[in-house]
Amino acid sequence: MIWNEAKECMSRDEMEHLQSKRLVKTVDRVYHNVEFYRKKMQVLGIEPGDIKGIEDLPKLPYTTKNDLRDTYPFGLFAVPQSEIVRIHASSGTTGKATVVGYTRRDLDIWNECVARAMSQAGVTRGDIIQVAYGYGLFTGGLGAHGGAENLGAMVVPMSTGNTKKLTTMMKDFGVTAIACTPSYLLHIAEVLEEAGDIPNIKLKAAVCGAEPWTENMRKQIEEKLHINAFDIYGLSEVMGPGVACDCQYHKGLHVYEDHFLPEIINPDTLEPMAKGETGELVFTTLTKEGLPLLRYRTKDLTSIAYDKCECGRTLARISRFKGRSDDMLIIRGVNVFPSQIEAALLEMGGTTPHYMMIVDRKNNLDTLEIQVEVEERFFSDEIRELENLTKKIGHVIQNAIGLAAKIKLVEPKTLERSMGKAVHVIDKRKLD
Ligand code: DLL
Repeated sequence: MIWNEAKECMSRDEMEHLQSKRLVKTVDRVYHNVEFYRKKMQVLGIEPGDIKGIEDLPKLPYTTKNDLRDTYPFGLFAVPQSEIVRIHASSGTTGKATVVGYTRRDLDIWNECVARAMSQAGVTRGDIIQVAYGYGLFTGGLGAHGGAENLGAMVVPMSTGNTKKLTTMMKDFGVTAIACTPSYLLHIAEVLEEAGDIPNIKLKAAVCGAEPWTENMRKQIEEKLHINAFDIYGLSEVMGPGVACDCQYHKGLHVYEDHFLPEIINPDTLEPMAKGETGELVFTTLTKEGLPLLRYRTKDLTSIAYDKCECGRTLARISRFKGRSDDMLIIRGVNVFPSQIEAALLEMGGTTPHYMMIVDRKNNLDTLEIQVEVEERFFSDEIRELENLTKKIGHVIQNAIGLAAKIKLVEPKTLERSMGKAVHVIDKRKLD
C-alpha cells in the first residue's frame, strides 16, 4: 500500500521544484534566526538571495556534529525556546551530548515520516505493534511510537529492558509488528526459539534500524521468525528514525526527499560525488522549524540511486549502509568495517551474526582477535571439526577484510546481547 502517493511518486522535476522552494525558505530562516549560520554564510560571502534552488546547494556551508556540540545546548535552534515542545539528545561516546529540539509542526512531520516508513513495511491501523527501541532521550522509542500511532496501529510501548515480558505480551496480545534494533530482534528470536514459542506468535513485520546490519542478517531474521523485516534509517540531528526506509523490494531505502535533501560527498575533499558513487551522506532539512540544518555531514557511507523503484515510488534510494566513516578501524594500516565481518560470517553459514572484534597492540603491532559464536552442534563434534571451522572462518574473514585475524570460537549465547545499538568492537589501543 502506498500511504502518500502524492508525495512519494512525483516526477523528478516536480520533486526538485518542491525542494528548491523549500530550500530557499530554509536558508532564509537560518540566516535570519541562527547566528551560527549567518556568520558562516557571511564568511563565505553569500546572502540568502544567492540561493535560488537546489543547484546552489554546493555554495552553502556544511554542518557537523561538532558544530552542535560547540553551540550546546540550544545554540542552533531557529525558534524561541517557547516554541520547542520536545527535546531529544544523543550522548555519543565522546564529548558533550548533542541536543535536538522540535516544534509541534516538526513532531507532526516526524510522525508522518515514520508512518510512511511503517506503511512501506505493510503496517496498517489493524496492526498491534511493540515498540522496543529505548524510550527517553534516544529518538528511537518516541519516534517509532509517534509514527505508529499516527498510522492508527495499536502501540505497545515496551521500550527495552525486559525481554521475557516482551515475548509474553507478544504471544498474549497477538502482536503483529515490532520496531527495535536488528540485533535486539535476533536476541528476541533466540528467546522465543528457546521457549519453543515461534509457532505461538502472530508477528508478520519488523521495522529495524539504528545500527548497521547486512542483507544476510535481514534474511536470517525473516527466516527465523517467518516475517518480513525492513530497514529504517534516521539520525537524531536530522530528525530521528524515519528519514528513509526500504520497501518490499529491498532495493535501497527510500529517502523522504520532500523533507530531507540528500547529497553524497567525498569525505576527504568535501566535493559532491557523481551520481551512484559511494561517499558520505549529507542532509539539508527542508521543512524543520526547531533545528533546521544545512548540509549536515552524517558520516554514514552510502550511494544514491534516482531511478523509479518497482514499488512505484520515485523517491531517491540510498543503498544499505556500509558503516560510518568513524566506525572504520585502521588495523595494521588496513581499513576495516565491522559490517564486513558480519557479512562474511553470514555468507559462510554455521555461525551467527554475534561476534566481537578485539583490537590491541603488542610490540607496536596491531593485533586482531575475532570471537565468533557458532552453532551448538560444533561443540558436540570432534575437536578436529572445531579446528577445521576455525581455519575456515579465518580464511573467509581474511578474504573479506584483507587481514589475518586470530579466530576464537565461542559457544552460542556467550557474547553479551544488546537491547540498543550493538557493540562489536573493543579497541584496547584507545585505552593506552
Ligand atoms: O539511531 C535514529 C533511529 C532510531 C534510526 C531507530 C532508526 C531506528 P542516532 O542515535 O542519532 O539516531 O544514530 C544515528 O545510527 O548516523 C547511523 O550511523 C546509524 N543508523 C541509524 N539507522 C541505521 C540503519 C538513531 N538503518 C546513526 N542502518 C546514523 C545503518 C543506521 N545505520
